[in-house]
Amino acid sequence: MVTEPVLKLYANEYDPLKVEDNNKLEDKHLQLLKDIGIFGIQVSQEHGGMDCNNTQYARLAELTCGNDLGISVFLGAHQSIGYKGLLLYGSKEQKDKYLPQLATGEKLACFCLTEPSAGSDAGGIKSRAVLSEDGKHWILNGGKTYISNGGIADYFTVFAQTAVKSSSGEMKDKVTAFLVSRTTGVTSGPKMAKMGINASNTTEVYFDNVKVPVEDVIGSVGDGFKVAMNILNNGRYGMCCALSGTMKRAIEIASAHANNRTQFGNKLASYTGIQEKIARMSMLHYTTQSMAYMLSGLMDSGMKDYQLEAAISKVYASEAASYVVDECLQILGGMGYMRETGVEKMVRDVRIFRIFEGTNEILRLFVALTGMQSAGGHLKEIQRALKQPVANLGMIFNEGTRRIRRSVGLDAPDLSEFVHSEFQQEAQQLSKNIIAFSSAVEHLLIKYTRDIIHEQILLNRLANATIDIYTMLVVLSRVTRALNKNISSADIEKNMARVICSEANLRIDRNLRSLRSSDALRNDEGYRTIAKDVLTNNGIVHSHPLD
Ligand code: MYA
Repeated sequence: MVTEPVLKLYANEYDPLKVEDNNKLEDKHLQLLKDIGIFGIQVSQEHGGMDCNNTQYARLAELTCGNDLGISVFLGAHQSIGYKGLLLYGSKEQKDKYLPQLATGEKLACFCLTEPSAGSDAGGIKSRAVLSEDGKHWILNGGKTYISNGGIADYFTVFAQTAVKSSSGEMKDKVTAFLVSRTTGVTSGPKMAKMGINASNTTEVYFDNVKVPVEDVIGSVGDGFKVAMNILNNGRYGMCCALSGTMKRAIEIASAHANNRTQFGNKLASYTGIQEKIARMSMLHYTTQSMAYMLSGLMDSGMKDYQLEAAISKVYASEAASYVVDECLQILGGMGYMRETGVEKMVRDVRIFRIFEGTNEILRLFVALTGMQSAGGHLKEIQRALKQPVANLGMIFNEGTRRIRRSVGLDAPDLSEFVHSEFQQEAQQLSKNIIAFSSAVEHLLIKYTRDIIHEQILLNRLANATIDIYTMLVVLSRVTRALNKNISSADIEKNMARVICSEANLRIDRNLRSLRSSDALRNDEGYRTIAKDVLTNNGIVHSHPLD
């Protein structure tokens, strides 16, 4: 019912470049989005929304945002993160009071976490709320920056430090989440000039003795960090869907150009160098789209523990989209660099997706370290058991046996029943990769123990191996479905899945090997020394060739 009208948005004289020049949507397009109900995709019907599940949201985000990522940020800042706290943690009273106006787009929301001195280090925010003497209000002071929709929002989901009594009785600072109305005296700075996503409004936001009623705390006092993280976890797949839409558009533009442009007497499309680019772009899109729908499907199935999948999907999608739009521009050559094709705008718009909603650097560390936590716990048990060998012989024996079985590849998870018969070899390869991965994690934990948290170069490689294992998994899952259902593109998907898995497999092998390779470790030491020299000098140290 709603995909059709969404598609009309772009058929209806929508010009992304004009929107960028005007720094906002035209009224008729804004009205069309409101009429469709796009501002309240996941709000219940009782509160005036569309009541869509995550998979339906994914589909709408892919369609709505593909042609203009500026819109995606405007809509996403409102509902992917802006009022998501109300959906996830809001009380019935809060939902009844605020959601109806937010679902129609009559009022807009935004998410205020980042501060001038706290970006990736979200727990280090300085904004503070103090309970008023009569206990009826929180008095909020502080400033936030880079806030999408900051200058146009009516409601702000704000995170601030509050003094909370710990179990030992002392007062400690803990983050609390608040829903704050602009009418309480919130102010915002001018619209910040940006590289891209100019249909979205980004500003600083200030809270100067703003009075927030105690009933507008989202979740519980002191639980704000978890609230923030879970909003972000829950919102991240939206980016993956929006970027899947953008990549699709870029591939259409690049293919049309390659089919039409003649150089050296032949169409660009006939050259194998161009064919490799188009194939790679298409495989990256296939994987991104598979991740988006795997994640939304998992969330719809009731899975609660999806933060790793969300982080991986965000990292993968933002890097894949950067590559795809950049290659699209390259295929168009000089024409791609000109504004009128709209491709240079895509390149500028996509760039921020590797930075916001958690930088890819911080999310890679998050993926590697979170994955290690349970392995670390397991190893601790073994170390404890080794101290009391008699009492825990069974455990040590089991562990020893597990290692021997693993070293000969007998302990691999058997994926054969889940994967189509044509992809059994890839399934076996994936099983072996999972075993190699767990052995690499074990090696790192034994070698570095807790200090592994400082080994960011190694953690990045481990994260890259994790991302590639997940890539194989989602692609094998999707192609299995395509083959089992004999869907029309099954053969095309088969070709793509074959190459995607083969390439992922090579990268996994390289990344895991480099965790133990003396050459790689020596190079890592080299990177650190080179960087130290340059950083000490605040710039390059090597002399000029003419010196
Ligand atoms: S919004 C701003 C985005 N900002 C960030 O993403 C901040 C990034 N920083 C962090 O995520 C955290 O500070 C990190 C942890 C991860 C660095 N899920 O000691 P800790 C738990 C669940 O590690 P820290 C924007 O950009 C952890 O287990 N739990 O903490 C706008 C521990 O728990 P416990 C988590 O070192 C974009 C505790 O927290 C998670 O301080 C607009 C403390 O952990 C997690 N993820 O830092 C975009 N992380 O105590 C719009 C940690 O129990 C896009 N924990 O052990 C729209 C797209 C399209 C939409 C379409 C619409 C239609």
